[in-house]
Amino acid sequence: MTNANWTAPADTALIIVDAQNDFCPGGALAVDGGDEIIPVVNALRDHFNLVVLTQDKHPSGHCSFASSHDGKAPFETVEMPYGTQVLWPDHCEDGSEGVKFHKDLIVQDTDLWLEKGTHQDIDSYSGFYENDQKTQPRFANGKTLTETLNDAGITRVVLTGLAYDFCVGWHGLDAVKDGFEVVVVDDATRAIGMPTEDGQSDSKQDMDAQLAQNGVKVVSAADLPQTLGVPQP
Ligand code: VGL
Ligand code: ZN
Repeated sequence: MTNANWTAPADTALIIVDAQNDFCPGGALAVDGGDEIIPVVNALRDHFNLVVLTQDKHPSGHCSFASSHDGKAPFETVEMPYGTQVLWPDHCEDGSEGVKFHKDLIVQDTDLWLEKGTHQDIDSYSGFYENDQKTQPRFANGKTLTETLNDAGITRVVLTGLAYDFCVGWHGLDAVKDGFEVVVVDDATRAIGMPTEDGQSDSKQDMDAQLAQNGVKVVSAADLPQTLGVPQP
């Protein structure tokens, strides 16, 4: 049993990645069980002083949309100047219902809200670095996510949201690169699970391996307080 009143250490922030309609059942890029994470995320957020929300937000005709590439279908790939890009159904278009956070997600005024994927020619799975691994999404005040977390004294991030094998996982890998300790809450995320080109594995298994190689812990919400070193009753 864990203490319901636990508080995460002040150096640890919660990041809620892309908890948006288009990644939930009925959405344009629905992740199986995507909506089931919402109550888990809502229950976690009260334990943290700092909560960051990311929002995948694309202009119409975005480069990550299969519909923007002649003869291409969703889930195929294309070579972009910055490398291989998976193509997706049109999703999270600015101004659409799909781009909005799930209606049951608790959002507070103090949450830090970061839009990503807003550049026409670069996709951005992560809020740290866009898919060219150079350009960085910015908060309205012009700061990057890394700068913002550093300024707040954050050294560790807890990742939740959608989808595990793309946006959540890329946040994890980038956070490690920028010096943060990273924990992913497995019942607060769900995977797309795309078969890989060699047919030997899928994107979920690949991300499991990459995160493990980078020292990222994946734990249940029930085990999170102990993982964060919160004294147990
Ligand atoms: C995502 C694909 C395209 C995600 C966003 O949030 O995981 N995946 N855009
Ligand atoms: Zn997207």
